[in-house]
Amino acid sequence: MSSRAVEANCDGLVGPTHSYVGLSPGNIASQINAGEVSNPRAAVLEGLTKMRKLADWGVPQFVLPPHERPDLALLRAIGFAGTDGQVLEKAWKDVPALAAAACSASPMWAANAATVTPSADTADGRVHFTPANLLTNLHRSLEGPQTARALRRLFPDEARFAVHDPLSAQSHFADEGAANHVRLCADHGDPGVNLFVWGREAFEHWEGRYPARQTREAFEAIERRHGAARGVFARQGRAAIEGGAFHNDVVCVGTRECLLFHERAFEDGAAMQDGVRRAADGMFEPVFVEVSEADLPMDDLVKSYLFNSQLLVLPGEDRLLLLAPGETRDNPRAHAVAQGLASSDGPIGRVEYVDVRQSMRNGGGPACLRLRVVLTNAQLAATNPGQRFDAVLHERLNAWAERRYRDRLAPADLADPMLIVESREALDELATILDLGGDFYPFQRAA
Ligand code: SUG
Repeated sequence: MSSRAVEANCDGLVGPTHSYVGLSPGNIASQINAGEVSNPRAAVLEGLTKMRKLADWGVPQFVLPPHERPDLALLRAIGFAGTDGQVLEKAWKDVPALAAAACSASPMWAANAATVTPSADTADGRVHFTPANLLTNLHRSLEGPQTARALRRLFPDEARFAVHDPLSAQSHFADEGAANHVRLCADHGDPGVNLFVWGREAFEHWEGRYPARQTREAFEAIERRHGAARGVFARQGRAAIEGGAFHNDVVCVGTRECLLFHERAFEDGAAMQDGVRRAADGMFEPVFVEVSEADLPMDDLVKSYLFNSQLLVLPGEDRLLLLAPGETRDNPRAHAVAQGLASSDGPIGRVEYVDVRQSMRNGGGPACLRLRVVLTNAQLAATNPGQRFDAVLHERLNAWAERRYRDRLAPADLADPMLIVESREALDELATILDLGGDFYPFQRAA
């Protein structure tokens, strides 16, 4: 029986230090664009426009706040001392790679914020969250604790929501959150199948050219602590990781009964389909839509980010909407595949495009920017209303970004102590706008 539920999207708001510093090996866009000048204001506005689309389509949309950056606590912990400005300047002078990591705006990619299990799939009937420890990359490993705080603000009611701490920070439990998890079901409120996609095993000696960021054991731990039902485990294709698909959501997206994926996405695609079919037995018939390497070679896949689209169930529409990045439209092969999907009589009814180019240049498409959370009406009503996105909040955040964000940031500008002051002022105001309380950010707690 379906209890009524919706899939809410929680988008990470781009932070004031959004920049191109090349911090992520295996993420080709991040590597190629290293050293470029970014536009943090354009980045945050693009994200807001995307959120507005979903809100206008009737999808519940929430805002997850950026984290405080630069992360001066990291720099102090590794021995830099003095005023905040001195710490930043000295770190940039002595250890620029570490200073760059401390400045990253990477919490914007909310698909990596946490793994989520909706209440229809958990043993205790609560929605469970495990913030990702993201420990493969230094700049991302800083996110977990503040993400836990952010999720506890948005989902404060412990009778309905369980926000766990991140898994412990050993490489055995390397975890990148929902980017490697897909939930399939007949209808959002129905029991679902949880497809956990991992890149390596905890005790395996990994020799790939690029890191495998998710371990099987991390997802097994999450499955246990969430009391998650109907887990299916599948290995990421090694060729996908080698080709630049550092997360499964670069080669695969799914919702409801539909799983759209590339031929190279899984090490053993047939076993994955078998596992999902068996777990779904008696509940729904999964629909597998596979795109071949011949139709979309990995190179075009990574440039176009076709699979990093949002696959949406819209109110009043039977078939799914694929919200793809503008780069998919720009790439002739990917565009042909996308249009072909929509014109066939499969589960996808239409394709729309959205520009998130600032984020894309760091390897983050529309699907990277959001965390999906299936909520019943009662759970939806128990969220922090200050973070619920609508036209009014859109206007306020647009005005805030126009006033507070720079429109030009070269990597060298990250060493500017003024950026600390500007960022804190921006985040302080944001904490009021989103009703996060006066102790949300480290600088607020220190004051
Ligand atoms: O972890 N990029 C992010 C992109 C994350 C995309 N998320 C999903 N696929 N779900 C990453 O590689 C680049 C930052 C830089 O290079 O400055 C970065 O962290």
